[in-house]
Amino acid sequence: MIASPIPTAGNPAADDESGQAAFDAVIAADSRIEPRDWMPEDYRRTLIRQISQHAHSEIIGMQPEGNWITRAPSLKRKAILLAKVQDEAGHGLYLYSAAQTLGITRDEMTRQLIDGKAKYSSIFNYPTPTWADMGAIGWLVDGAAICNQVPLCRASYGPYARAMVRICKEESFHQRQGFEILLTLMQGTDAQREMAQESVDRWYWPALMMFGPPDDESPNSARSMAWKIKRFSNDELRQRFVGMLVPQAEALGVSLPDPTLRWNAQEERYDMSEIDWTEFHEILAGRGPMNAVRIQNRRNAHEDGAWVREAAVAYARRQALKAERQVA
Ligand code: FAQ
Repeated sequence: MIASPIPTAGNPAADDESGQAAFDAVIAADSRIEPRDWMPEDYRRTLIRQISQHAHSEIIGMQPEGNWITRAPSLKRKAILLAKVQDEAGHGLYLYSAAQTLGITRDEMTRQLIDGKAKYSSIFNYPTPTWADMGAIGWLVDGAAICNQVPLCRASYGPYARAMVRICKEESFHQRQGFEILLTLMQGTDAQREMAQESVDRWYWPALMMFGPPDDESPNSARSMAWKIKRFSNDELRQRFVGMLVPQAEALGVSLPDPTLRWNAQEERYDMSEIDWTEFHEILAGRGPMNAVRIQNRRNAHEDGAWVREAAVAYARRQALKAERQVA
């Protein structure tokens, strides 16, 4: 047998010393840790934290756009929006499955969310009063998600990285459909152009907050980067995102609501105004404009769906019995 050139962390029952050495070798070789491999307890906990928060974000993230499915301006727009929101449900499911490989159950994660104990992305606590918000969410929110998530396709934990590959492909389509909604509005009447600009003005700063606190206030970054879960810091990705937005905003004909935004050639970065971190912290503390509504809706959906879960369990039981009888 030819020995594999790729190191693996191997036996989950390894003692801590040999397990740690094997784990370190996998990380150093830029290879992947898999569910049955030995891993440090903090690495497992960090992944459960990040992946479950990410899954919750996708599930809660269905609500702001779900609000417009019945009011989309045409059948075509309605079909596209419906498909997008369904994609988000799918992303939540891949991510919950990836988190489950680390030893937490779906029930536990759901319980943490509906009890209001779990975090999910700050961005989903803002309302969507206009149709242009569907464009701004696709362009800015999915755009930020792509910037943040493409590097996660190379995360050191196999199931997470593999889930991200498919998610990113779908997010790219989402981003383009948002851009196209805004472009259509910008090519329309004055009132439509105003609606698009007003929406971009509302979503720009919250989208920048999606990347998390500034690097010097990000307690998890250093370790997550050493473990190659995160590949870039929060501020690095925020800069990359702004760099992506500037030419796209020009193409759309919208302005970005930051009068100080300028390319600094000397430092090779964008100078920008200070983000309102008080607003970010208020939202994380549960005091954003839509926090209570989002959680209440999720709780109601969970309760209303109890019969579906019961039926699925009963069906699985019946199928298992049938299979047993066939073997006997
Ligand atoms: N919102 O030390 P860091 C999407 C928390 S999916 C709320 O920097 P880390 C698709 C953070 O959890 C959007 N909380 O943390 C879509 C930590 O709290 P903890 C979700 C935030 O983990 C589009 C504390 O602050 N994407 O949009 C936020 O190293 C359209 C300190 O922060 C992901 O989850 C925030 N914005 O870096 C769906 C991507 N930022 O846990 C529908 C994966 C930070 O210690 C419609 N996650 N916090 O109590 C990540 O890349 C990272 O977890 C970061 C945060 C970058 C979000």
